[in-house]
Amino acid sequence: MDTIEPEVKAEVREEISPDLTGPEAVARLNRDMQRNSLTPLWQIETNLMSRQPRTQTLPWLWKWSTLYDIAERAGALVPIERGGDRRAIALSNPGLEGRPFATPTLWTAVQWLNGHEVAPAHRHTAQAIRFIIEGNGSWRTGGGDRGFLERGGLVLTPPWLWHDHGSKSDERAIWLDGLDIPLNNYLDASFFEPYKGEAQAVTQALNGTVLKYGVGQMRPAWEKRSVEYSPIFTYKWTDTERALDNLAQVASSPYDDIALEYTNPHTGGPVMPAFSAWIQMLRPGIHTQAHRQVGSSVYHVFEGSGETIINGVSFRWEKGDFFVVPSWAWHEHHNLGGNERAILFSLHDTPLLLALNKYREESYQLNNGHQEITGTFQPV
Ligand code: GTQ
Ligand code: FE2
Repeated sequence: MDTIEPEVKAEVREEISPDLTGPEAVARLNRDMQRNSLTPLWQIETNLMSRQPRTQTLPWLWKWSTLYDIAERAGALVPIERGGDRRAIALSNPGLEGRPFATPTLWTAVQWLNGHEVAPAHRHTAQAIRFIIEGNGSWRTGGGDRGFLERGGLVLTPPWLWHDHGSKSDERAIWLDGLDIPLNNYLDASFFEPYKGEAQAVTQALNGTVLKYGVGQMRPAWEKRSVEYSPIFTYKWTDTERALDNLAQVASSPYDDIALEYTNPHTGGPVMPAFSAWIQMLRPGIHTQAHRQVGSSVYHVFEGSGETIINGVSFRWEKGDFFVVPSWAWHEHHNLGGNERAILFSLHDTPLLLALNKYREESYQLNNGHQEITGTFQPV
């Protein structure tokens, strides 16, 4: 069979025209494919399906001093108005062609709210969290539930929930915003609606969801389970810190030391379908082993100082800094703060990869799990 078919074909081609098999014919074929919006796999396969993830996302770090300075100036110069709705400044990964995204799936911004300001109510299908860096006297109303914001609090804004932010104090508030905007837009799933007034009415007791669900082990017996997102709209720092200290007494991860994922108490799963939030403590002197996984992450240094070595490059960090670990990049954390603990808050798109059966991870086998350091990141 193998020998007969090609011969027959060659004969037939010659009879019709030599043109049909030559380089000109191939050029014409390519041209016709292009003209007809068609692309041959054989010319693009190695890029299309790389042997391993080949992300454009760069490991990167933003200094707190820079972020704060810029946010403060925006606070003085730029009013919060309808249309923009928020004074949020997005980490824009230099590998992502100027798009305002920290990673291919995660929007991460620093939001600044002046004392006595209100950021008007709206809702959107993008799902959001805030991690409060400083918040004295500021509040968030979500679905009629108003809660005051405190340093270290994690605040959830599930999809399509009305939310507005405001302040009762003379002090500014500043926090980390995390949303799945890049994914939401990639999926052509964005809906957005401004609220008819400024701030929505508060319809529940102050801090209602914290009082209802905040212990996290029990829920009002008459309420249905929410499986899509956590009903706890605020995870308070005092609870988070206690959980870290408790875990440190009994267990740790060689890669992440004392790491906790904030969970939806109804499912044990992540707080949002599209991303999960972590808090982690690197105890004094800890230098974790390197590993890598599919999916991208954004970190915020809540406390302490140290370095994260990403693909052999040392990213030195201190309190307030933000950094990105791209998909499949080796990374290990190192607390360099003497006797001080370091605390990292982070967002990961792992739930997407797990849900779609695309998750992989690998630990670094050489040199006791430590990468060779080949460079040091120089922040701008
Ligand atoms: O605070 O509601 O960083 O809607 C981006 C979009 C914050 C918010 C962002 C938003 C918000
Ligand atoms: Fe929003």
